[in-house]
Amino acid sequence: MILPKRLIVGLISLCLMIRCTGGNERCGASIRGACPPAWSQWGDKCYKQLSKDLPWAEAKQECINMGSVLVMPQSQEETDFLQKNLVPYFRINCNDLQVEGTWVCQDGATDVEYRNWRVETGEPNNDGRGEDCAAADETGWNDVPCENHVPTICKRPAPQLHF
Ligand code: GN1
Ligand code: CA
Repeated sequence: MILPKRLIVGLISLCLMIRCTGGNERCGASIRGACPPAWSQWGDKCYKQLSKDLPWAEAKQECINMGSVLVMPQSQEETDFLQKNLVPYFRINCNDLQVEGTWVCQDGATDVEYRNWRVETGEPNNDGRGEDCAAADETGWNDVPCENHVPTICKRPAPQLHF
């Protein structure tokens, strides 16, 4: 049987994309799709800034309503992308609401160890009447009152096509 060249190339590409996990009988392949319109892509993640600056609890809920989570960057590289391409100052999903001084930073359900507190002003300093929610700017992280209206970025995985 003579196979058309396009089919052969297609089959080879498909084989190259297939990755088998060691010890697992099943092999799978996936292709990373593009983010939906109006979402910015970085690797396999999509980001969108809310049209309104919101207090922490509302921001978190608004991201969930959009099928995403309040952003919690896991690295300086991720932060740089967001500050350059979306907004230089934004709320991050990091708070010490439960135990003052114990910061819980989560990207979805994943605990994030990365920290970048601004040292010059001694952050986090729980200034004034108390500050339990963190925000990032180019000088690092600062704790601010959770009720403050702060620019918000939501994050979700880029679509993956599995076959
Ligand atoms: C800001 O506005 P001021 O100076 O009292 C900041 C604090 C910082 C402080 C550092 C809402 O407080 O979180 O710790 O600068 N407040 C806000 O000097 O951003
Ligand atoms: Ca502060």
